[in-house]
Amino acid sequence: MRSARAVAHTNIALVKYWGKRPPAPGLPDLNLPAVGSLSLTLDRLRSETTVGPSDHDLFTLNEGPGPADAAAKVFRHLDRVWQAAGHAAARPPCRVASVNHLPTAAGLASSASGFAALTLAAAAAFAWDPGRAALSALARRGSGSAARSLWGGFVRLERGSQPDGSDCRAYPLHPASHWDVRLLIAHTAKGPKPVGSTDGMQRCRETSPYYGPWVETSEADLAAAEAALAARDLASLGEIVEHSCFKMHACMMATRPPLVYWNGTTLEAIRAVWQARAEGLVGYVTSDAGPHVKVLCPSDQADALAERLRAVPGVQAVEAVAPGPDPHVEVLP
Ligand code: 2P0
Repeated sequence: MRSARAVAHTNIALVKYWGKRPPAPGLPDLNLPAVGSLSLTLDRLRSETTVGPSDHDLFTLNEGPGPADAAAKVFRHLDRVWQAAGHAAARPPCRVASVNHLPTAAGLASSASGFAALTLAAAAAFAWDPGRAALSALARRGSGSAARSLWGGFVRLERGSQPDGSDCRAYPLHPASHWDVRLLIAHTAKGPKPVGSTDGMQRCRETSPYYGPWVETSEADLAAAEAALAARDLASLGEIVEHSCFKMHACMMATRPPLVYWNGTTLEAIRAVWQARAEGLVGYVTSDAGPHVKVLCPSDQADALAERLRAVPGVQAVEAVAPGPDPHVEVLP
């Protein structure tokens, strides 16, 4: 094997992924989503991962020792890539160094960009190039949202229906240059989230009465969002973005016990965006499995909306991020 480095950018879902299909009997857990999703890859916010030969498995995160649970996931994922590359023999020991250029100190385990960069760097280190679609499917097995970070711009991850996942594919819809939008990220808290996405999704599927309707209505949201995106119709897309976000959070809140990822500041920041909209500014909110608020807006509205968000008590920082590029891979000498 050789050493290779990959840079992959993180992404934010405009139509959300939330929920997994239970693994089919006799098949490994392929991490198949219950719904498709549509995302925007982000500029600047990225993971840089190097995979190379070593005399033992070693994982560093942000230049320090990687946490044991993250390391276990990383090396399990390297085994997947090695086996997918057609090797029957045991994987050689590897050194994996990952640096996250992300606003929060989120661990690699939950990072879309982290698993995308790891998959790309590992395949290049193993001198295996099956194409980006196949690498996207492998990245998904590490983390669902990672499948979308194999492309820049606007990306769709198809749910598919085959139990072996063969039709669960991500593909690029439009490059970053398609639309001069911004995503504002308003930070409302520090520290890790109390319930990880994988556990939260399982709790939703098992206990939320809204889980069925959430899954059943997602395809229509995807079709409408894709059409609005193609037409650069922000009013129509924004309406679906907010609907998908609130529907997902309603599904979460209706679990037993309740799953509430928001804090008080989250709701105040959302209200500030809606108030700004009532006054003529253009921006639409979304929020993931955490308390931060993201706002999709035209580039010329970003400064004014960021100012409104910074004025909300409890908002710690606001940054504006543009659509981001494809990942980058290089083999190192
Ligand atoms: C998304 N999220 O579409 C949604 C919206 C969070 C809320 O993808 O279990 O870390 O590793 O497949 O990808 C976060 O879930 O979950 C996520 P796993 P992942 O961006």
